[in-house]
Amino acid sequence: MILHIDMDAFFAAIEQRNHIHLQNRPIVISGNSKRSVVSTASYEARKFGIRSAMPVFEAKKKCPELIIVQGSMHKYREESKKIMEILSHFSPVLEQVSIDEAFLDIKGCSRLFGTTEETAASIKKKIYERLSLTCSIGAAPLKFIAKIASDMNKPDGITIIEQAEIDEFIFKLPIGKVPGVGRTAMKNMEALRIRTLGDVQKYSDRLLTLKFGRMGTRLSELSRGIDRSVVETCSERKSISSEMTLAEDINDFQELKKIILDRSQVVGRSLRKKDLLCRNVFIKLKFSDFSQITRSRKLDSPICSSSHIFNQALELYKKVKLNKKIRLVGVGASSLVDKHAPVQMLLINDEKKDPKRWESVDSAVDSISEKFGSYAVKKAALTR
Ligand code: TTP
Ligand code: MG
Repeated sequence: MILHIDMDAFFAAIEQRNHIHLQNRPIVISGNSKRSVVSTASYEARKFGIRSAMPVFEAKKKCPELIIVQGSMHKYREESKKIMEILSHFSPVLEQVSIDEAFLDIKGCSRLFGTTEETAASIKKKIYERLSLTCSIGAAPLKFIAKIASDMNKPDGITIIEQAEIDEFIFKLPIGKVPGVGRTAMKNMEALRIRTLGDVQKYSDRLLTLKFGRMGTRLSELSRGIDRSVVETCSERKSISSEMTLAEDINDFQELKKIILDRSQVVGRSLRKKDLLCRNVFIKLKFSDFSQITRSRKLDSPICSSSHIFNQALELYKKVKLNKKIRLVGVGASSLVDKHAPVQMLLINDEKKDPKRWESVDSAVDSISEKFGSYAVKKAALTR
């Protein structure tokens, strides 16, 4: 069985736990810019129709007594770490998918924790005892169904879809509930009268692939109860990196910055070519005495833009105390995820950091590089 654990109104629940005056009140967490949107709403606020991604001014109109709390990612990340730590005691096969959710494969754990229901209940109890936060858990033999199930009895619920129920569940499942199927895809499928995964079964694998590309293939498989995705622990995932041994050892910041930028572009291009995003950026530095260090940084949402990889790599580099010259610089991306897998943007991030902002620039640069070679276009900072 695979469990999907998702915290309830995560950011809001943390603030309500920490501040008595916010408890049982309609609150939203948002960023600090004028055009801020709701990152999450407490369940009390959701009763007024307030949802994630709604502009704050609109939320306030729906509920005048709404309390707006400025979010603090640092605090939420700390809680997230504690949650993952608790989950890791239940099974080593743990895959964190966003700040507040994770998959856990509990195959072979029944002697330790009992039935699926008992395991789910123990997880909820442990998290509540330690952190006073509630979560919802979905369980199923297929990963995508576990994810859907965790949303079915929110907040504070457990939903188990047993093997024997899978066929019927799939047959009736509205297509929009399948992770990764967005509004546009739904519209296109409507043209074929596809409204449920059951409807997908009427079409051949070939036609679905032809019409909807990789998503079509996946839907065709899911409709027949085949989900190839498994719970992947981060360490199992590959990484992509690019390093450069310098002609001579240096410690000049501007020079090193250019090399980091250049390597970041190589890594970004390679991610995009493979349709991958990374959740982790790392750098490797080898010094004149051949000693080496690596530093890495986990990201709130997965990225593939060269500029963002560069920014992260540069931050990592700036934190290194340099007392020797450098002979090799490497930049890498790890915790790779499929670009087409559903991802969630963090809404309280500063807009300047929006990973999507640079994607069109990247794809333009990629196509020029593809045609005229990788040196055809460069960041101004890389030209001499
Ligand atoms: P979710 O798990 O989607 O939402 P939630 O935990 O607030 O509520 P639910 O009970 O329905 O699970 O997201 C987790 C956190 O991520 C959320 O507290 C705030 C943040 N978030 C964003 O930054 N952007 C988004 O689009 C969403 C949906 C959430
Ligand atoms: Mg949640």
